[in-house]
Amino acid sequence: MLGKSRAGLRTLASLAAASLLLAAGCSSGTTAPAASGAASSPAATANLTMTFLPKNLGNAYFDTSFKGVQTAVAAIGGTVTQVGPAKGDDPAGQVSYINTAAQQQVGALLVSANDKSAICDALKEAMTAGVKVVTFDSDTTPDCRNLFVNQATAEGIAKVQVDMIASQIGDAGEVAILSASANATNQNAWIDMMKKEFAASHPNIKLVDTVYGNDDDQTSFDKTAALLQSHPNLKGIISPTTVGISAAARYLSTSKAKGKVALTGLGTPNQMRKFVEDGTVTEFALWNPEELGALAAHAAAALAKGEITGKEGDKFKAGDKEYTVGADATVLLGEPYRFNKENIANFNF
Ligand code: RAM
Repeated sequence: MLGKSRAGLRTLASLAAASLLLAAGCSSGTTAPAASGAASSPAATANLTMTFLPKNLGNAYFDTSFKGVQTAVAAIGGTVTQVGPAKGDDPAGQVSYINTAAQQQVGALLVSANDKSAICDALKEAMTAGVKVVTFDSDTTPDCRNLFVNQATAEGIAKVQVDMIASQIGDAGEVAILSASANATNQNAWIDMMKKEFAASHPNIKLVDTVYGNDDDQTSFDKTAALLQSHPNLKGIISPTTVGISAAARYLSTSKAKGKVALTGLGTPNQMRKFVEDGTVTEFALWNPEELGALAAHAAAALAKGEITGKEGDKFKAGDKEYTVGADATVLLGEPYRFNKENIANFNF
């Protein structure tokens, strides 16, 4: 099992170490570029100004990712600015920030795509203007970016959530999904895989509904209430979004469904801690968003310096760890990790 495996233990150590890094913190939105040395090599003249564009602002998950970006960019000697739409279902809002980044001729754009294709043309124009485009967390189609930094495989992220809900409801009964926005590339990929996993290995679990809280706290809260009303036999909810799962937990924690309807999915330990402690939630999963942001920034710098192009087998360093570009210009951070009452106190993100 993931949580008990060697890989799981390694992940635990690195997640905890990154939590300490986070506690040390990094306060400013931009960092000063290093003084230029010998300006002859492409690496020395590389444009290391970056724009960080999450799905939306005000999401703790992306705030933590940005901390990792800031720390990495400071170490690299670049600058980074965060921009983004207020709402979590606004790919058109993302497009306007992409256009601005292209006009500003930043060296690299780090983006979590809120739609697989709606932001593609803008990203292609940015690449034509010389901007290196790195998707992280949520991808576009491969032709619209130079590299995708993936937190874990879609299969792995789907399986951990299906395994958790199956064990929490005795592998039988009705379940529903509370997702982010309807077009989010990452959640949709995971939902497809979860459906396959249910069909292949859990014949007695029935997925009765999928609803969308748009990574908005209140919408997610209301959708949880509506799910419980329209499915009186519901045994469990999977929310593959940090915004969704924390809003659903808040709803369940004061409802009579607490302890009767299981809730799992992807959450941050800091947002979920009180719901694990009060018994609303038994176990959920995630990766470290700070490590994901740092890896995306290092990948962007390697592209901007011309050290890699994004072809399979390209290697680059993030801190003291080396990563290799895989198929479809994708770099993998690791595996999801499970959080429960035994270990949640060890994490601070
Ligand atoms: C939300 C966002 C993000 C996703 C996490 C799990 O914060 O939708 O894209 O990766 O949840």
